[in-house]
Parts: sequence; C-alpha cells; structure tokens
Amino acid sequence: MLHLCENPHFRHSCLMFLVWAFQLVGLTSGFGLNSGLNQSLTYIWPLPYELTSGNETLTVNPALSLSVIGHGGNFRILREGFRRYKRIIFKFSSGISVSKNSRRIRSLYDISELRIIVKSGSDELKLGVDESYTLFVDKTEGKSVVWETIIEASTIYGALRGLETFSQLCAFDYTTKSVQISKAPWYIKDKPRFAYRGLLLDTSRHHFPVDVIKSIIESMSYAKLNVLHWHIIDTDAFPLEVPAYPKLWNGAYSKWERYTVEDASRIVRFAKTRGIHVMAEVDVPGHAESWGAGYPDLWPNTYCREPLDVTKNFTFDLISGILSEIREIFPFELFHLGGDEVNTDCWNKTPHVKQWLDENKMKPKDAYQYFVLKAQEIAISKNWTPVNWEETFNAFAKSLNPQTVVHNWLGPGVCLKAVEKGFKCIFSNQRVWYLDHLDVSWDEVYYAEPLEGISNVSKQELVIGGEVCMWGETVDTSNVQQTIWPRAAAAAERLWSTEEALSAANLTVLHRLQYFRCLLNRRGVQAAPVLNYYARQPPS
Ligand code: CP6
Repeated sequence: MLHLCENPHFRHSCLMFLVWAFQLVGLTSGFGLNSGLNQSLTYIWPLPYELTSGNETLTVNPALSLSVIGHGGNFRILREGFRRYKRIIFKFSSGISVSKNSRRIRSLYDISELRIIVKSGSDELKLGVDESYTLFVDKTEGKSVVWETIIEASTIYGALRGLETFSQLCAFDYTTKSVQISKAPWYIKDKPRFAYRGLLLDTSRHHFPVDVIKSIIESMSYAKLNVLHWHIIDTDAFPLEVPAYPKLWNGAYSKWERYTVEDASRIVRFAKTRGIHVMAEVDVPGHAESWGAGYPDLWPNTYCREPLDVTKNFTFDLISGILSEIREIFPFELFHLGGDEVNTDCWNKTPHVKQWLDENKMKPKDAYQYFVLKAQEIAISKNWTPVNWEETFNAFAKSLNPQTVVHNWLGPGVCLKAVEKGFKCIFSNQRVWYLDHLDVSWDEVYYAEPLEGISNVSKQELVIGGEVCMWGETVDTSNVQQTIWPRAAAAAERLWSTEEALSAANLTVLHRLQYFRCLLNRRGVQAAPVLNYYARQPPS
C-alpha cells in the first residue's frame, strides 16, 4: 500500500509549495524533498495553542501500552479512544513482526508507554467542557536516556484531543518499517479557541445510513470538530421515529430510510465517545411539509402545505410531543428549532387560516413570530436552550427569548448585530461555510473569521463558535465525505487555533492542509484534493 503523502501528486504539490515559498520569502536553501515532508513545519492540524519541538527521531513500540492516572468515574471512553488511536498509528505496520519481540524487548524502542493523567473521570459532556491538554514527549537523562510520553488533561475529552494530536505526531517510516516521532522532544499546550465547532448534516434531502453518519463523526474528531448539527427532518423527508406519533415517519422515503429511536441513540452515544455533541434540529414552521404525510391536518390545505398550520392546537401539541419523546435521545443543552425561510403566503391564501389571522388581528409576520415564540417556549420547558436560524432575529429581535442562540447563515455581520443585542451567536456565513457551494475554495473557507468586526471582548465571548453546513440536496453516501473534506478542516482550524497561531503559520497553511488531507485519506476518509488541478497555482 502506497503511503499517500509520498505519492507523486503530493510531491508535486510539495514542489509547488516550495517554488511558491522561494518566491515569497526568498529562501536560498531547500528543504529535503525525499520524504515529501518539510522538517521545519509542524504537521498538526489544527495547530496547537503553543508548542516547541526539537530535532530527535524516536521509534514507537507497536505494543504501546497505556497507563491512566486519575480517580473517579471510569475511563472506558479514554481506554477505547487509546485502542482506536493505536490502530490508526500502527495501521501501516500490520504484518510486521510486532507481537512477541516488541513486547519483550521494550528497549528496542524509545517509546513503549503512553501515560495519561486526567483530573476528573467524569464523562459528562456539556458545551464548554474543558478540552485543553498538554502533551509532552520528553526525555530524562540518567544513566541512560529514557523517553516519556505524557498527556495531561482536566477531562477525558481533553485527553481525547491530546490523543488525536499524539497520533498526528506519529508517522510510519517506509525505510525502517517503523512508526516514528520526529522532532522530539515535544512540548505542546493546547486548548480550543471556540467551544462550538460544528458540522451540519442534512438527512432529509438524501438518506444517510447510521454507519455513514458514524464515519462522518469519526472523521470530525480528527479535525477536533465537536458538534454534529443533525438537521434530521425537512420538507422532503421525516426519517425519525417518534413512538407517540407513529405516522410521522410515513414521511420517510422508505422503511429502509429511517432512523429508529435506537439508531438515533446509537449515533449520540458514538459521538460522545469521540467528545462530540449532537445538536438535533426540528425545523419549524417552514421546511416541514413531510410532517403531513402522516398527519395531513398539519398542512394549511392540500395545495399549499407549509408553513405548518399555525391555527391548530394539534400543531403545537405535536411539536411538544415530539420534543418530549426525543429529549432523552439528545442530552445536549442546545436544540435547533430552525425558523428559516418561512414563506407565509400559504397562510394568507388559506381561508380558515386567514380568518384566524383576522380574528387575532395578526399579519402573517405576527403569526410567524407567534409560532416561533411558542416553539421556543416548548423547547425551554424541556430544559433546552433554543437555537434559531437568523431570520427570527432579523424579523423580531426584540421579542426573541434572550436565551436564544442566533445561527447566522445569510451573510456576514449578523453575529455582530446579534451580540450587540446580547444574544449568543453561531457563525455559518453561507458564502464561505456552506459546503454545497462547490465553487468556494479552501482558502475562502479558511480566512472567514467568526469575530470579524467584533472588537469588544465581552461581545466576542457571545460568539460561541461556528459551523460548516453540509446540506443534503447534492450529496449522499457516495460523495458526502469528499464534499465535506478537506474544506471542513479549514474551518476546523479557524475554530480551534488562535488568530496569532494562524497568522504565524500563514505561509505554510496550504502545504499543511494538503498533508492533513492525506492523513484523512490514510485513515480511510475520502477527502478530495485541496486544489483543483488547473488551479494549482499559489495564491497571489
Ligand atoms: N434547508 C434549510 C436548506 C437551506 C436552509 N435551510 C439552504 C438555503 C440556501 C442554501 C443552502 C441551504 N437547504 N432547511 C437555510 C438555512 Cl444556498
């Protein structure tokens, strides 16, 4: 099996990078091209908060063992994480005589043990959970040199982030057929810039089997993304089982293209073991036509079927019923109620709705506000913090519940307005962070800045993060990963690393992203090339 980052294509881009670097910074001496890697770069994606490295190369024992130091809780998630990463690290050394020798003759290797020190063993996963860690690959010099590898973190989720970084330090060397860590000793201190680093997945326009969703979650953990925004339902399909209202998933494409309660719980549990939250979305009152496949009373009439009928108690009883039923499945404290792209013409055109509007002295826009606020009350009564697409804020910021998290999408500048009014905000400017816009290049994604224009530090803190959106119209199982990656990784670094770290590494970012894309490929994620072949020119 070819090591993907040593294939000719990667070398080509590496060469392009060098040509470009020479031009830009006027370097006169080259970096070694043999390995395709540039030893002066740090190939960790996203870049850590702080790091120093040296110039020694170490070997890692394929029988690497774990010792966990910490009390309270059980460290199952951590131990499973270690086993996963061990498989990743040694993926290319399978078949090489590992077992007996390496276990017996530890002295053949520099690193045979990874020590993880965790302050709290709690597996509680809340927004803002401490994801910081330090990672040392360090030596003590006594009679002989002893290398120690230590991850220290407050929580198991911080330790998982540290394991990801550790796995990125390890590289399989084809000459010695061993896994090596170069540039030791390493001292890495790391923490995320934003608490919310999301990816939206839309399972209504195309169906995604549970295993595909899990593999997307797994790949998110490689880039330290931590929220899967699950846009479960839309106009096109209602694939989720709601036991109290069994006809709702009549709106699914077929009985094979549905999620049972158990499927959904499995996805959430799987995500938790990667330190990833699942934020569910039930989009109302627009984008909800599929609800009426089983319950046609929800449609204003059979000729125009959305927004949901605002006049009926049944509409709100059903929303309340759905949210009650799924509360246990989705323990995350945020819940997305949509609220986007509501066209109220249908309400005006439907006689019984029009009559109700008149009786209540409402214009359609008042009824939109009435609907959204009622839905928010329902979510809040279930102990959720409501999230809405920005239209609700744009239409009636004054009446929005102050807990509301405003989810930007229409353009830049909305988070600035939202935080000025005291709302929390998630950045998803569609021009740059909508992954279905295939013409948007990696650097446009990368240079989008969630805090643009927000200078006041206390206002900046209200921007909880950002999210790239993988809408489902143009993707299904066959192309979803190559559409998400590598551009989602560009956003992931923007959301994890500080602006200072990003600007210091500005000249090498393309090269590092190409390397990370190869890393995804090696791990089995079908990430697309970073650059269009014809556009393989350095940015000017
Ligand atoms: N579905 C829902 C969508 C979109 C939105 N909401 C969308 C709109 C414009 C573009 C891409 C996606 N497909 N429910 C907007 C939040 Cl360009």
